[in-house]
Amino acid sequence: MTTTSTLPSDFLWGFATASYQIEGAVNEDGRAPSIWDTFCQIPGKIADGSSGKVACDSYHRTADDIELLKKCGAKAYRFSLSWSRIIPLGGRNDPINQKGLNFYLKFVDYLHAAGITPLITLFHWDLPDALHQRYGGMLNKEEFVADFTNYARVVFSAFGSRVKHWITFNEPWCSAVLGYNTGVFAPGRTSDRTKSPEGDSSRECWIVGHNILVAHGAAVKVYREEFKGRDGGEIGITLNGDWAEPWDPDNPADIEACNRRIEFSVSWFADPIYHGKYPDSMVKQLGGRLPTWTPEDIALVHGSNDFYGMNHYCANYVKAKTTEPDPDDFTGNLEILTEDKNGNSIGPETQSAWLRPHPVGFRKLLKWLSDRYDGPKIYVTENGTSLKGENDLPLERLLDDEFRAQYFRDYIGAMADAYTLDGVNVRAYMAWSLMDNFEWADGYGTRFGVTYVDYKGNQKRIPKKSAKVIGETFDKYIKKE
Ligand code: PNW
Repeated sequence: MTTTSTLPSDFLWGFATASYQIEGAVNEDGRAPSIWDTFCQIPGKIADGSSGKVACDSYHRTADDIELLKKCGAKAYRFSLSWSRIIPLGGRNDPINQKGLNFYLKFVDYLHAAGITPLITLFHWDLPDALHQRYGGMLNKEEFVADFTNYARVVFSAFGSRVKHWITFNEPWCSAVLGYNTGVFAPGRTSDRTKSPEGDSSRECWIVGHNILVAHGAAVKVYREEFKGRDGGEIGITLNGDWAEPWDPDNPADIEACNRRIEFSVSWFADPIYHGKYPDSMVKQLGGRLPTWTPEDIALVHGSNDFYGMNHYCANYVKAKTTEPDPDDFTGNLEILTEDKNGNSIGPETQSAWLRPHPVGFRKLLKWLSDRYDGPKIYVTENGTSLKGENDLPLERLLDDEFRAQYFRDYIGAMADAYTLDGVNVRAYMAWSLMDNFEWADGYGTRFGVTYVDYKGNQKRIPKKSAKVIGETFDKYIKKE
């Protein structure tokens, strides 16, 4: 199948990273702490007790990272800005840190000089800690929206036409659910009192999700009204979503639950943006705990994507629950499983408990999105895998990451099928990640890079096999003009 499929000649591909996962230099040149700096200090929150204090040291290794991108043949690079480097205390009346801004401005110049297109994410989870302390961060709609909009304006105005692709938020589902329901990500709020003294899992995640949507919409309005005409760029949000297959394909309840699972993760955000309302399944289950839209807020959100940013990693089996939904449930009242009714696994195990590769699910989700949202332009902003036991391998074997290479061949092939055979308007693809980095609560033991980073050896970068395979794979699919 995949051999006949192609991708268009202007298809943009490259690699992705995020500020807190790679930069290090957390106290340098005026940067102030983010909620992740604070969260990492709490014993027990990060698997190996680590933090992003040094990470890949990218703040000091611009030249290395550009060299690496060139070596991998990247046409594009998606990275995120650390808000607390640019406005250390975060707020609209707080000072701007020119040194922090200059670091990114220079970086973008180097990318252009290397012929690499920058895609910038404004927010990849590292909220300035001062805003969390000051007013509860993303729980406070008025303050958060005003401060995010100010930050976005500062950034748009500084970069001007040098950046044409803007992503407001990365994976709001993770910020809301993992940060305010399960509490496994910063700021770690949850109803589980063994994990956090504060938090209400049944309510806060829905409030945070809502506030992120409004902040996204407000920033898009600023871009469109004040910058787009002059700078000619485009802007959207990046949502995470995995594919779902029924645990029992003969049970209509499981089939329905698959759709609900995607609605609770993807449509929670995408329906307000494309359809101007929350999905019925969520309204039905959550009732008054799901915030309602004021006319002003939904006017900001509805129609606010120039492109759909899609992060995608895997698939799961889904089994409908037959009991009343728990107030803390965020899934749509169902079980998310790795094996079906007959004990078949959805895909091979990786180092990440939640990730089992299932490439055909990528094609199916692309089609699902395209159908539900009327064929939006899709940019895949992340796709990749960890590899079971990779961290324990001797270097020579670690560099020969055939499992990851095959993952990329299969997933890129599935995407080419979606484009060619299903008519999905997918136009860009960024592999996660350019290099091994700080994998949040999993610390450094879980590697996602196509490049090995030697954390004990001066953060030296050595490309793995998969780094080369991605370029070869795109070369095969992309039509020559
Ligand atoms: C994404 N889950 O996160 C992020 O955007 C990256 O920063 C991260 O490194 C990458 O995927 C790999 O994990 C996710 O638990 C983290 O389902 C966790 C989940 C999904 C996405």
